[in-house]
Amino acid sequence: MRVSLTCDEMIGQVRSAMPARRWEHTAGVMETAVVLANRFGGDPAKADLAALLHDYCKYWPVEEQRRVLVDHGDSLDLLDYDKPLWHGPAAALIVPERFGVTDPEVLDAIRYHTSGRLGMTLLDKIVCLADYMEPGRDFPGVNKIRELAEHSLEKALVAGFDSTIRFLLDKGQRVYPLTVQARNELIAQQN
Ligand code: DGI
Ligand code: FE
Ligand code: FE
Repeated sequence: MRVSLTCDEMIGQVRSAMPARRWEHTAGVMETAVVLANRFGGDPAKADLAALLHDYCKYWPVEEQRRVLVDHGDSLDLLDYDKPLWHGPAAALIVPERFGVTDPEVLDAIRYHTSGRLGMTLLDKIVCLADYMEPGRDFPGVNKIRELAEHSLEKALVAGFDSTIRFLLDKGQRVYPLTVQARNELIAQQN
């Protein structure tokens, strides 16, 4: 069955899947993603849609997130890494069924918003960076990321991944190899 929701219905469903503060974060990512799309020549409508849906599964019990990956036989390598890496791919798998959104560019931006990937598209970069720098974010270095984002998507995103990698190293946690690969590739692309 083809699902077709209005914009307001989608917003309502996303909003009710998360606590108020996470909805505020989502709204901040939408606003920031549109600004970045306009600044760097991306598609603002796709940026807005991917941002709306990017954390749809964030507050699902982790066992449900795992089940989505296992049932779809998708992204199983992630199950060996930290649980915070699961919600993006889970959302990318569920969104076509629940929201009728099937645009592969939008689904990829949702899927890779936490980890990044090799060959990140413009939309991937916009959503991932908006997630780091939306107005509600407050972590050491976030203002530097916002400054870099005035001129360079890639430099700002490298600074974002650096802060995540540093955070994981400080906590003695594993780093998903794709994040390191994404960061290294962006360094070669930055201008
Ligand atoms: O869902 P959000 O909180 O908005 O942000 P996110 O989707 O970027 O998730 C960030 C969390 O993911 C952060 O606490 C770090 C964690 N994480 C755990 N392992 C990795 C990782 N992030 C990346 N990029 N790579 C990892 O290996
Ligand atoms: Fe997320
Ligand atoms: Fe987010």
